[in-house]
Amino acid sequence: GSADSFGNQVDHKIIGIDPGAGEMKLTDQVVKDYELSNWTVQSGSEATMTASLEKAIKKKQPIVVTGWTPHWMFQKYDLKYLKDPKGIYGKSEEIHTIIHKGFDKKDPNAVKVLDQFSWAPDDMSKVMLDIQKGTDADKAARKWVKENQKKVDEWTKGAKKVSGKKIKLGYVAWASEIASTNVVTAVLEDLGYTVTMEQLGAGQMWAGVAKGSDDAIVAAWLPTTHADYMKQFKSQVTDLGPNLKGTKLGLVVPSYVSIDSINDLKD
Ligand code: PBE
Repeated sequence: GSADSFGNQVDHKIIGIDPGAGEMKLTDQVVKDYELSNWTVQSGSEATMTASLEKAIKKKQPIVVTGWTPHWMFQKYDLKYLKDPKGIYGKSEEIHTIIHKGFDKKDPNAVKVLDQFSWAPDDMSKVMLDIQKGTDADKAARKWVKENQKKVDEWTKGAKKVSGKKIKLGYVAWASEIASTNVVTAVLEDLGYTVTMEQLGAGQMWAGVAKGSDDAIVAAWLPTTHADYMKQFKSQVTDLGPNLKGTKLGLVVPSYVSIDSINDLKD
């Protein structure tokens, strides 16, 4: 390839996130299917990825990262998705609520709320942006709940107040999941639940809800991103369906970069 190809400019490196993330597996698939054999996908975390992005943007340098929507980075920076003509990152991805199999019998009241929990990317973005600006996750969630009581009333419709009943939610420290899990926690706490939020890696989160060390997760990206986890744990969990529709994931670059498609990563 030419010396100033995009690949050479970024050392043929895609800046990734935590190794257990579904998006990392999909990105390995992208490298294979688009024949990017001289590229590496660098693992790290959401925090290291967004730090690299910020650094590059400040210097107006080229960079390519694994990104997703909803995410505050699209509000903070001018970014674009690289086209994915092979459709490796899936089409209409949703976030689902998953419970440990049998939890609906153990606590139908909590499961009613979990099942009725549903919001829009704009709602989630508000909470995420608030947290990104420095508000405590718990405070940002409570503020959103206060300002969106009508929506919350729909989630809690038909649910009874309890007194200190315990529930454990697993989640991964991705901005989107910090937002959703804190909001659901606030709503359950307002009903009288004692909620434990357990922060885990993606694989541990799925294993946790499968074996019942966690009662539920609101962080399952389906049908594509967490397809492998869902397949692995299918018999031990119940899928309550989507709590958020209209997500997207893929390779993301600053808008000032001239390439437009994953195909352009080839030298
Ligand atoms: N994400 C955010 C996750 C799901 C939520 C896209 C980083 C993943 O890749 O598993």
